Amino acid sequence: MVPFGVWLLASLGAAVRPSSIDVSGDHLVQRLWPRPRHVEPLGLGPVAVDHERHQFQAVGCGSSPLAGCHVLSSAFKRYKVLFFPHHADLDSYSLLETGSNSSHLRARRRQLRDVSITKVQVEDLAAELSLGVDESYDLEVSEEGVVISSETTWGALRALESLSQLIDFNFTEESYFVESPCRIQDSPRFPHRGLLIDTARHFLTVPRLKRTITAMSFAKLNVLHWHLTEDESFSMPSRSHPELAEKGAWSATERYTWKDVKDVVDFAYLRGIRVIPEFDMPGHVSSWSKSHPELFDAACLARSRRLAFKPTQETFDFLEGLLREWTSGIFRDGYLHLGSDEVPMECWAHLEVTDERGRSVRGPHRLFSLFVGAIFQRAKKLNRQAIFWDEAFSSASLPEDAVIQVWRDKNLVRQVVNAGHRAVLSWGWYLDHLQEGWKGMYQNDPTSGVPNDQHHLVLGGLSSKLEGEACMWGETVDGSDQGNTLWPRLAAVAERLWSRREVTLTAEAARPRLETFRCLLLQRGVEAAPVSGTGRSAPPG
Ligand code: CP6
Repeated sequence: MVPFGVWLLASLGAAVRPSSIDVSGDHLVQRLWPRPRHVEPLGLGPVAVDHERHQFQAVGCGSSPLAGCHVLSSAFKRYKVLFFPHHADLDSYSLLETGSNSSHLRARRRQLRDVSITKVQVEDLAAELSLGVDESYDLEVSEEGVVISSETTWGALRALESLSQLIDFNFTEESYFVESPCRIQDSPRFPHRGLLIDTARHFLTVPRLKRTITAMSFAKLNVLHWHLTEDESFSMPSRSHPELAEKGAWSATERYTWKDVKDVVDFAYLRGIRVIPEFDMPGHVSSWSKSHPELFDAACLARSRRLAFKPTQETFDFLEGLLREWTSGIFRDGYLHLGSDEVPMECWAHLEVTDERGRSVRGPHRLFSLFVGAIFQRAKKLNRQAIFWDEAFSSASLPEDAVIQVWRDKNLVRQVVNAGHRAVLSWGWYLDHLQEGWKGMYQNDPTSGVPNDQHHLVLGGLSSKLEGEACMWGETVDGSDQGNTLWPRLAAVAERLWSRREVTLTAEAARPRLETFRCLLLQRGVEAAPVSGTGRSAPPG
């Protein structure tokens, strides 16, 4: 009898290079960032992917296409270029469609031999992009073609990204291939994997924002936290109050139009990225005073360098009107970030206001509590959940469904979660701090502030209550150096938030893969600093 191994080699013929057989899947994992939950090789490779005949197919996207079909067909156009980067000028594909019965697909496949097909089978094409939407996927690469199955469109996008990272190029034959047939089963560890961008300290253009969003999708990040308003500038448009940006922007051109902001949100949506706008308040609002001094206490305006809104019903009514305009017209996500960091309490030292029940309130801490509680309720009226910086947790009492973003002290994660809130970890992930390296960021685990024996105490498990966001504050970084300040360190955070803790034990083990991912970013036109050069010392001055 012929030994099994010899039979296998003989039957697969010349394609087999016995010395490179790797049944662990390490050769595939090497190419993937962030690391998937499960990778299993299904035999020996390579598998050719024919760029001239390759077609995408979205099952169920026929005559009455659901919301997800538009997202998928737009993704197919992008991923065609990412699959076949050396043939970016290929004619556009037609998007093949079959019903649930795929017999005519099989017939077509038989008829056109070696047409390579990427078939995308989404269970629920109507599932909206929102916190906690199912992003899991199953990806199978074989001689028959590629099959992606996922619960939602958003999972299919993550699968297309993984597939694009698996496809390799043979320069001698000018052909594309995947190293071996395989099956990948993957899902994210945390449901909110974000990046904060600050367009108020330095204005960032729409093309710049789009480049950043595109690069985020390569790392499977799914939230853009857009810090839009600040002491320094106000660039957000309002139809009811155009004077805010007219007076508050850095200059006549460093402002967004209504269409600009919509464009960014739609662009992100097509890549499975939610946009959560932050309108920082009641501090960090000096730029609002140029057009609306009535929102401030006169003594605060006269004496204080940094301003805070006066927590009166008139102020809340004004803010609710603006938030209504912005949420109904542009920002469709269920969450709004309403700041509450670094409030200059001295502004309120001598202030006394009347709350909604007609009671007199004074004292900075009571006034802060009043502000945060009132703006939380106003957001609720607009059908939005609010996220606040951790000062709101420490100094005010908030309902459990307020989300707290932790930045001052990692120990707050435990306290916030114990009090029943969701926590977004940002402590340890300040990308504008140039001296901080990728390894520290990689090892900053959101659960490490909570002792192991307490994880089960959190309803639904600890990971379901935790989220993470890297922060790119803009005081010292602008559009000119944003790329190489974000990358590759943001990738380290992205893997921490996507991959199981068990598969990402040490930064050293991750390094070669991070090097590979950085090369991928460069190939795709994303400025990314050398891996060994991050955690570089701060520039002089
Ligand atoms: N801007 C605003 C910032 C910071 C915060 N709010 C900040 C300052 C120092 C560190 C991290 C963040 N630049 N509006 C605090 C959330 Cl270390």
